[in-house]
Amino acid sequence: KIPVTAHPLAEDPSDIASNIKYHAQYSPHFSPIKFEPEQAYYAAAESVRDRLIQQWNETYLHYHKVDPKQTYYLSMEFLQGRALTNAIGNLDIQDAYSSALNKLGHELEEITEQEKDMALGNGGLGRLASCFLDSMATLNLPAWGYGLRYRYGLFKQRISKAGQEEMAEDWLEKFSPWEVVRHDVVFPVRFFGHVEVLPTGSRKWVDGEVLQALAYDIPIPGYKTKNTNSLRLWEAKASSQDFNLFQFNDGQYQAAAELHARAQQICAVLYPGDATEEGKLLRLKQQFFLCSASLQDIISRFKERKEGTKRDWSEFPTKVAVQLNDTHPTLAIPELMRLLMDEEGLGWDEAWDVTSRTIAYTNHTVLPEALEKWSQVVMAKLLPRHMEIIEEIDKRFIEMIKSTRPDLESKISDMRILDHNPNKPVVRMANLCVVSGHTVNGVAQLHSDILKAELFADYVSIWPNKFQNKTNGITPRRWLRFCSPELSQIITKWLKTDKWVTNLDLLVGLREFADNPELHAEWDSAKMANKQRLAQYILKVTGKTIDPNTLFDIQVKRIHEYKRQLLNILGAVYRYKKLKEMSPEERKATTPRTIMIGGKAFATYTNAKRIVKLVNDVGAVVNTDPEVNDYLKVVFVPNYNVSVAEVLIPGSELSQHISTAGMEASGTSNMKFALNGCLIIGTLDGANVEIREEVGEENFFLFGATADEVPKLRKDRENGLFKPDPRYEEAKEFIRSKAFGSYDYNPLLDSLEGNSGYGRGDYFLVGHDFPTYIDIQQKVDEAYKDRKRWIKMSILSTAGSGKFSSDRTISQYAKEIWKIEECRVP
Ligand code: 26R
Repeated sequence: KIPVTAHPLAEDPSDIASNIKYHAQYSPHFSPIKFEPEQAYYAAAESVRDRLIQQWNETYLHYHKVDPKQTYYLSMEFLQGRALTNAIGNLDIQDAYSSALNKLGHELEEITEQEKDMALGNGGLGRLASCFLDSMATLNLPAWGYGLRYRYGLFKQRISKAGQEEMAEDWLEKFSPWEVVRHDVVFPVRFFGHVEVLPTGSRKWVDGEVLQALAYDIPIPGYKTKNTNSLRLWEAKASSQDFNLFQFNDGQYQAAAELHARAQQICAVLYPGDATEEGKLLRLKQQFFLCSASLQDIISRFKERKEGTKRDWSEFPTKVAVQLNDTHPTLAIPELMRLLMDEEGLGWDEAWDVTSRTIAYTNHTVLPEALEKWSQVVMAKLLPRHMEIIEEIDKRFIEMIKSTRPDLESKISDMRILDHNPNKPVVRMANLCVVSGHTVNGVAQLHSDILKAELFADYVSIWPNKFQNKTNGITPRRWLRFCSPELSQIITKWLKTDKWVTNLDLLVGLREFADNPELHAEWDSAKMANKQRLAQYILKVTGKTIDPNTLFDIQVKRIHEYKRQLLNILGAVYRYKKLKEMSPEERKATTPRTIMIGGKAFATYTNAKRIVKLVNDVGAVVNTDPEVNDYLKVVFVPNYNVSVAEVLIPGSELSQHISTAGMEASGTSNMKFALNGCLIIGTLDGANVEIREEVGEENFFLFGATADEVPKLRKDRENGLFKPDPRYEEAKEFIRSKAFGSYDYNPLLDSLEGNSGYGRGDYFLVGHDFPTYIDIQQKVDEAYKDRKRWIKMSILSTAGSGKFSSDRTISQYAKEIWKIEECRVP
């Protein structure tokens, strides 16, 4: 009986229901017989999208009119996750859509499950970019994201007897209701070719192959505001003129469409394997494709906003801020130089002034293997004009040092951009960013300090003011308000306001009630509801039953040796062994735990894959051992991604952030867990340091070496001065004894002894930190037994998490790096 009407901006649930039916009928992606959750999801999503489009157009026009300075966040990764719950929440139309769907025989929670995650990223860096977009829109900042529209997202992880298996993640299998293709936004992007010197003396890049970049826009709504920004993703296409009809008609089908095939490769996957030269070349093409298309678009918008009048290029940095998310979009620097000089006719000095006042760079890692270096040979072939420009930047930098800082002469070979190592001459992308950008920032205080003291120390004396810290943050909308409505409601009730959603510092108000038994009861029951939801999820995806009355202990993040999942699993093995040795009475006195570990291993990272298998093998034995079953379970959570995180984090009580000190630049899941009232067991690394400061040291389970102790500990270990704790030896021996199946874990365990890929044994100091880790785990067990104390700690964790809102982070970027201001749509 519900009529079918367009009502694109309906407020009343019945009218919204009509609008959803309208989409099911008039945007028919499916045959009209069924209206099951899948159809309901697509129709509801399109209905929500219509409202977004209204605000989105208004936002575009408003920015066009006001012409404010705008930020462009260039990133090879965006980990958006699902959009529906977030859009409905930010638009504040939850109740209306929920009851509209009820009228149509559906549940909002159920249909949201139909949406595939948009997983165009790996981990921390990509999710940070997505949290930033949410905050930029919420703060009414004129700021857009630019990325690539990968055909396949990060692989889907399946666990089999052999361990991790990767499968293509076809997020566009049906279609995405959230993207809008802009057929009028297309830019040419050139590869290869050569440089021609024109009669005027100016230089021009010609020939080679030219592809087209086509824009797909995703709306980014702010929370309870009209401002709706864009995430613009580029797709590579060949132009129709590149389709050789003659060849095709001659039966040469592949040759006829060759450029089309090459265009498809560019946006096929993120991080194509780079073991081969072809793989490396493809990655460089991807990076340049993003940079070139985005800068052409930015420049055309700069012109568009003062249509008809000639713009003064020195004004460009007062209208445009470009932020490079790590070194992956570094080519934006020579590309902006090229566009300004070769296309717009500026001289070097003028172009350099504009470029360096426009671009800023964020570093996200100090791991040497993640610092990008591109072969000069490959660069010169693919991007001949850019190579010239990079050489010129390098030359001028060296001249500057020689003339102004003779004391640094001996450092030039380390500081310069080009590394002329005769075996493999490379371009050091981080150096190019530091030399060219106006600001360089790290992502947590400790990380920024390390950058200044170590990685970029030599540059600090030249440009002491170039280096900043911007401690990461997370959006409290997705990571508390929407993923834990139960806890959110309690917080709002006790703070007597829901303003904490956009002013997270208000959470300190909970401290006042940290001992209140009524709050304790409510807090406990919300956490329990979240634990039950988590237990149901685990049952669904693994078939394993876990008990919500046990301590839920979670470590979820990319699998990497520096993150030390191996320390976690060695701890679990030790715990298992001790439980086995206990009498039944002794066992009963322990704190029962469910240890959950999840994360993806890069497909070619052998040790990471061994770790995944080890977790699964340990689980297979422990979980089926009737003696210890009630006291310990070890579960590997498959296919960890944003949506899985939204179920795990609210249900967590203890989470592990246990990287070797100095190696995790920040971490951001640590912030999500703490915000959700989960206690952290962790090292003094990355943002853990600041979280501990904020929540109070008595509410943080600290262990392990500090960053400044690490170099000496490594030396000592190399010199045979390390004396392993017997408990550590016991845990390793137990695995070597084949207690967890016949797989040969010796190569993995040997990496802790002296045969690691890093050349030095136990580079990540698992052995050194093991004893303090076990000791502090004991303290966790004791604390958990005291319910009152634990709940109080949990409340204080949430109360102390205000600093970690990405609203705070983005406000600081806006003020201290971008110099942009709010531009609110009336
Ligand atoms: C070039 C290449 C192979 C590559 C290396 C590293 C590609 C991607 C990465 C991802 C790195 C840079 C990353 O995700 N770093 C993480 O950034 C987070 C956001 O700042 C931090 O919280 C986290 O500590 C850091 O590891």
